[in-house]
Amino acid sequence: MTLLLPALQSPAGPAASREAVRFGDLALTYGQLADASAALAIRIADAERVAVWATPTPETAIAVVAALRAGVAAVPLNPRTGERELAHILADSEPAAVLSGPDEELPTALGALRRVTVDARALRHGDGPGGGQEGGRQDDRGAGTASAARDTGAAPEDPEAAALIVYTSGTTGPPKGAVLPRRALAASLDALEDAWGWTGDDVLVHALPLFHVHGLILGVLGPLRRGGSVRHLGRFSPEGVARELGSGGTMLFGVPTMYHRLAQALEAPADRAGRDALAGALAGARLLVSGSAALPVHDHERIAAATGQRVVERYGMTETLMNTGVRVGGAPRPGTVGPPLAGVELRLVEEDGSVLDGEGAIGEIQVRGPNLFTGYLNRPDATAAAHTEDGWFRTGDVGTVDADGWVTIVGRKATDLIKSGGYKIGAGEIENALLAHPGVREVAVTGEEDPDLGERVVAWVVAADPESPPGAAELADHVAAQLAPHKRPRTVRYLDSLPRNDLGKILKRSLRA
Ligand code: MCA
Ligand code: AMP
Repeated sequence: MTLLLPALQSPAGPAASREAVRFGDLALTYGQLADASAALAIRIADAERVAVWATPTPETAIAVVAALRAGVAAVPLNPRTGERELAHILADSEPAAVLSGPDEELPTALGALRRVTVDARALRHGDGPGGGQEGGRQDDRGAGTASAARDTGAAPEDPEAAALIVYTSGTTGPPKGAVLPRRALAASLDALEDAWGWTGDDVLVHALPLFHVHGLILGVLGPLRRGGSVRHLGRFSPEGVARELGSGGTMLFGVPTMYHRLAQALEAPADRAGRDALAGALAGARLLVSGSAALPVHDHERIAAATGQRVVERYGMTETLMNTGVRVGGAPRPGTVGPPLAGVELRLVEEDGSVLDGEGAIGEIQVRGPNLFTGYLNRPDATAAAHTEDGWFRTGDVGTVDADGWVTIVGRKATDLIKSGGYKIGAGEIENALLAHPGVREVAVTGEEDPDLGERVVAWVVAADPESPPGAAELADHVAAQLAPHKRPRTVRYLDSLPRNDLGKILKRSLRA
């Protein structure tokens, strides 16, 4: 396999001074990112896996690139992960160290790990590559120089070696670590290059979190693989999108919630100047891409009406990276996710396992290709269950394929998976967390349609003491502190008992009705 990030191998001349990443007022050139990551790669080279405290900062970019250069698997951590979930991820992935910016306050659960700090500001002030400090239990400062380190990435890259381990929710139990090999990253990013004409001249704008596939692999490693650049907004806002797309940004990546908020801003009656600036910036972009959940046709149409631009959708999954995508310049068909990307095989399968054919057929989408993960960390059972005997991955998504091969997603097999704001959330993990709250006797969690988030997490609670049930805010705080803020219930409904069938199983469908 060719190198994963060739533009960072040994950039020289104009290539070295080209901007690679920018977060707010902090930008790194290819030369700076190459030097900093090479120096850091040496310091972590002994590890099998490292955790990365994945804030939206240049330090996260340096840390992930360093791990890739060192051939060490990186486990990106959501910096807002709660205690219970963080403890699980650490016990499951056993990182040898945690990489973070110098000013981050890490939770005590990470205290036992060797801490390696990365300081992008030091680079800017000329303090030398990496600018890093060693903390925690061990100190291996001075383990090498940047110029020596630059060569580390030239070692032959094993395409099957784990590049990243990304935690993703299932319907029940704690999140599973999807092991993503270098081969999958390269295959998926190159398929997107092919579909979108993505080049080193592109400047990607986004505000996605860096602990998931969308924001990290597509949003940071994507531009770096092409030799282009990324500008991260830190936090999503229509103003930030307008500013960056209006000053050189060429592409925007976002989840449907973000496009919904852009559509709202484009129709905001109060702020005419802001509205016009946003419409102009979106109209001038080369490509607007939505993914991680379905973008409602209504929002597609509102954005097209205000800007003349069509948002293109692509369909992916943590375990498979990208499966399908609308090609640049293709005829717009809102509501579809386009044909399979280069190298991806896709089929529809009936409940009984028979393969469906022909227009109008609806079945589970199964995929095969170089874009797939290698399995769930420590979970051969779950890995086997996710695949058919002949090696196809069961996505759990239900869809149709038209005569041209374009895929439309119509639903999902599991009702216990919720997609909220583009995050996948398992009902079971929230139920388990809520059951651990002393005020909760019984609970069921469902997803309900939400115009902004797509789906909203709803908790149906039978209180331990019906006279003084725990408040909705208290339960939301509890879930946010144990799991993650995006998993907190946005609505809590109190019941005297949960509807159950004769076998005692909770009837979630009747709750939803
Ligand atoms: C509110 N907050 C709380 C609480 N209530 N924090 C703790 N406890 C509470 N009780 C805080 C939040 O932490 C946050 O703080 C702020 O209030 C608002 O948070 P929230 O309501 O969650 O934000 P939002 O407005 O709902 O966020 C919308 C969003 C976000 C920005 C669109 O959902 C998002 O970033 N989504 C991206 C998901 C994504 O990248 N998915 C890709 C998965 P503060 O404001 O300070 O942060 S990969 C994938 O799906 C596949 C591969 C694919 O196809 O892409
Ligand atoms: P995750 O496991 O968080 O990576 O989420 C993957 C899931 O997001 C897929 O299985 C789909 O259900 C959903 N998804 C991703 N992209 C799209 C899209 N463009 N349209 C509809 N659903 C999508």
